[in-house]
Amino acid sequence: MSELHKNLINGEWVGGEGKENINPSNIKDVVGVYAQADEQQTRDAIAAAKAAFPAWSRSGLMERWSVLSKTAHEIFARKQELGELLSREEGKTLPEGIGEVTRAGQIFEFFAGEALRLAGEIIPSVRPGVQVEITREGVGVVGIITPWNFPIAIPAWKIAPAICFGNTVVFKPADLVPGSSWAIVDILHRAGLPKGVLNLVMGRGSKVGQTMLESKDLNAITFTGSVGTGKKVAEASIQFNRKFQLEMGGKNPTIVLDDADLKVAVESVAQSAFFSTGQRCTASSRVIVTEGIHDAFVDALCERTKNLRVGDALAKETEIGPVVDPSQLKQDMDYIEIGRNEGAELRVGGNRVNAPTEGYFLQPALFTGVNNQMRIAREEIFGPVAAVIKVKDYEEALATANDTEFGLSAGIVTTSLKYATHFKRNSEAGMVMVNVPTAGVDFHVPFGGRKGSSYGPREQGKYASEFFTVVKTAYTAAG
Ligand code: UN1
Repeated sequence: MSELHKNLINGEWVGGEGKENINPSNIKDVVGVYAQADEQQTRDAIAAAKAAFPAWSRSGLMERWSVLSKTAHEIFARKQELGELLSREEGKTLPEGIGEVTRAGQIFEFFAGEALRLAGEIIPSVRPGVQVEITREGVGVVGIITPWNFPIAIPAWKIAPAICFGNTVVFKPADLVPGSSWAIVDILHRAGLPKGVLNLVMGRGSKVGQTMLESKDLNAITFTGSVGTGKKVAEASIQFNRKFQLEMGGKNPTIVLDDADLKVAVESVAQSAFFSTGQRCTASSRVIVTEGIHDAFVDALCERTKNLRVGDALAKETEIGPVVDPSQLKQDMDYIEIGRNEGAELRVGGNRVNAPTEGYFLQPALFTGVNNQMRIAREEIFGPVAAVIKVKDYEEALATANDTEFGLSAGIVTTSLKYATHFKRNSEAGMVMVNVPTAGVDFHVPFGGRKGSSYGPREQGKYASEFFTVVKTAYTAAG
């Protein structure tokens, strides 16, 4: 039996019922055993964060800088090991795992610097002799709820700004994939965070998450996950006047125009739709292709998709790792069936793949003959399933791209400056990608969507201060 990874509450590691973290590439491989927090422990964590806030919100900038930058350096130094852990527990390939760990380090390094750059404004009042100061302060206790698909990068891009701007944190990682999250909490703790500033409560949404939502002492919640849970976070938060930020689903389009470079189009769509096993809210699952290039593009993409090597996340030759767990696999397979029944043509993939180990391997699936009203074109699948929709021209492509409840990321592949410019201006998504994949974003610029995808201020980069601080306006009569 491997050692129990405990929760961190008020600076102490606290035990609980253990839960196994299973490798989706090989279900006989137990990655580790992780303590499940209960309701009382969650309340203790919130109380600890509340008690730690006054001191942390007034802490010296060098203290914040030091913790964040030490954390960044340890993450960089351990990127191979942490990348392996991530790939083993989540199923993305090792280069993807190491890439994500590196991104987490870069985010901590960025926010170490941000701690030193927080500035306000001094503005003359309309009343003579009075001066107005506008400053930003920490919000208070921030609840952080993260999904399984980016088990280190998403926690990093929420925890780093929270701590940087003087907040204290109650962090609930995804129950399914807690290992990488545990590792960064351990690093931050050893980097010298005072007790109570960062509390880890691993466990179920129905227990830990629910207790967080019901607490009047959480001043803000930042959430990435499903639309359904996002709505619960919103409803619960409104009652307490709590600040909240939601990052939810996507049904991201990539438009391929007649004038596209075919190679760029195929690579960009294969990347967006299938890499990381399609398990990204930025994944492109609708490929909207104009008539002139449609057949050549589909042939080339079929060829590319058919040859994608699916297998153990840690194996060198693997391009696409396993689906994360049986319920996600069932959802993917169900949608493949739904697509067939709706009359779309399954051109490649969609079948389970045999491997030497028992895991949740699925050959990426490509549908053609899809129309934008079909369920496979409207609902987020969160797996390696893409739908090609044929359209007449750019105008129809744009209208189809925008005809969705979501609005996270949207791509276009074209060599036309005119269409690229028009699309950047007229896409209803929060992030627009021209000749680059819809997924795989930079760490230092705003991240977020519109419409049903997101709520609240942007994450990442200097825009993160909007959510993680509150503004104060102070008036002083100089006398
Ligand atoms: C990326 O595409 O690089 O859950 C990041 C997600 C997103 C992160 C995507 N919040 O997939």
